[in-house]
Amino acid sequence: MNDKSKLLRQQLKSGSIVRVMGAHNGLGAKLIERAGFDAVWSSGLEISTAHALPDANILTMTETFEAARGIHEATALPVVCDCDTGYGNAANVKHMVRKYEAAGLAAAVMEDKIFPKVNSFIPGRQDLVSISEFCGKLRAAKEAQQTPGFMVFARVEALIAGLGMEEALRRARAYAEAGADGIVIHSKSSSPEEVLQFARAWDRPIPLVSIPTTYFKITAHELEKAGFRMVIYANQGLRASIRAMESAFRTICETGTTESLESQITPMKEVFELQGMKDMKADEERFSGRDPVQAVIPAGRDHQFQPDLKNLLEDKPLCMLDIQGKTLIERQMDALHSVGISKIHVITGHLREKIKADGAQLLFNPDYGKYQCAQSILFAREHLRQDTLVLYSDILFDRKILDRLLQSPHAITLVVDRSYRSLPFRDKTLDRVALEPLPVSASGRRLSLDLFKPVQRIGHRWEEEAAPTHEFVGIALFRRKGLAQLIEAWEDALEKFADSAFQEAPTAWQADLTDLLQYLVDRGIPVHSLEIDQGWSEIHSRTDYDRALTHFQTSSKSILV
Ligand code: SPV
Ligand code: MG
Repeated sequence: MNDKSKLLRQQLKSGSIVRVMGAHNGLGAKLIERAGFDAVWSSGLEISTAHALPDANILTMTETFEAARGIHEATALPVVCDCDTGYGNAANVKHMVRKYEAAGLAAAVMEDKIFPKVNSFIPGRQDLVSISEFCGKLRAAKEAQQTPGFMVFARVEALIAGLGMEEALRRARAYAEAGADGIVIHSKSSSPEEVLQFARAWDRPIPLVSIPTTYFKITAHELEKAGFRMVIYANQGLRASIRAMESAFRTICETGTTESLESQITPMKEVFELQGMKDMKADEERFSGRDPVQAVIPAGRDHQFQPDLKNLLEDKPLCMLDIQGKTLIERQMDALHSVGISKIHVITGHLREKIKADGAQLLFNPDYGKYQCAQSILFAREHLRQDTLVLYSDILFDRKILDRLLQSPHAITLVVDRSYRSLPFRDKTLDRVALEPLPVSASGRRLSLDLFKPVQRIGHRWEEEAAPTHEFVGIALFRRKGLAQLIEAWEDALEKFADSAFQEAPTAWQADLTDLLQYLVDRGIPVHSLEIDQGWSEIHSRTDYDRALTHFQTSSKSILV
């Protein structure tokens, strides 16, 4: 039995009515699943309309089947397929059932109209085949299926064709006798009375299905009480999207801009989510042949900020600052997820009970108040056994930076901003960097472009004559080798400088990451850089915070960071 037909059979046996929503592609199926429906209806009307063609067997069985398969592949829900009349006689039906069943679709619904059919709500020809002919097609369908689970529903069109209740019941009973697994009783009445009357008279054990397109006032609960086991909302998704698209298109055409729409339409970020971009990125990382990369976010420190920002941080650490509906750490984690980094350690300390970072592992550093960043990162040393991206908890950044950083082949790579040189202020607390100039060849030209220049010096304190050229932004990638070098340098520094000045820190214990990095450089261990030109911001003041709020004001901008 295929898994989806098994699931559908279980749903039909449960106490509640099975709620099925119509789709014509995988996207529709995804949205249906997210909304909480039990199953998807692969609708002939929707599929035809999506091709801008009449729902009248203009599309072939193969085209309709491919659409159903696309729907099925995009969702974990069972797919109930609109198979029109079975696309011909019993021989066509057998071929059809084999294809649908083999593809993993849960059920086929076949109607008793003459091929080629026309949509049930179109006046004019709605003629039915004879009961015996349709029973033959049902028997062919049941005989063709390879596993016992696949379901074949018979759709009774007698009420649509104006043949009356008696004929509808006669047909439904005959179809049940021929092996149908369920009966769809279709009606074009604006009142549910017809189908309710049918349900009252229904006296066979197989489930009844309603498609309340025209008698839309009835609720699923009322249908359930009347004895229906499944309700199919066949085309409302299509109709909602036509209305929404038409209105958006008109606005853009009339105004010449999309601006007024941006807050109403789905942000690109959500579009990527629906595509499954996150999983794809994670797969790329997993199967790249490289070590998977994890992240460490040191978020334990109680930053000494200016009072204008401090007021906002009385009851929460900086990483929990809300920026247009998402916390700083949520935005960082989104960025990490977008490049396939899903294993994230957050080192906590100050107000640790306030930190919420779903999916991350929180590590409490009890010494957070005594020491600085180096101790905080190395507190996670037990976990530093695979390539690790270290990310300061106080920054926002363009996620493209991560894409580029992950390309680095070097053991240690720091992201450095060259716009430092044109900064209007010279804050002494900035982590400043000087890069080694690349040697110029005798001819004055070199063909290779080295994206990752070596770091010559890093720190806060600079002699007057020395000129830092860049700023360390607080993002660093340590490959395994780089981590081993970092840990070794930390142990060495603690041994030698536990009680004496270490680089710019009073002791090794109080070292910043920059001190440790400079210690590595001093020992001849290469530390490389990825040069960027802006594209990030720390959040240290109210001005920084306001800038971030403005950036994320319109959701469309949030695709960037
Ligand atoms: C479909 O969705 O294609 C159907 C249901 O067959 S209805 O259009 O309501 O007849
Ligand atoms: Mg149909």
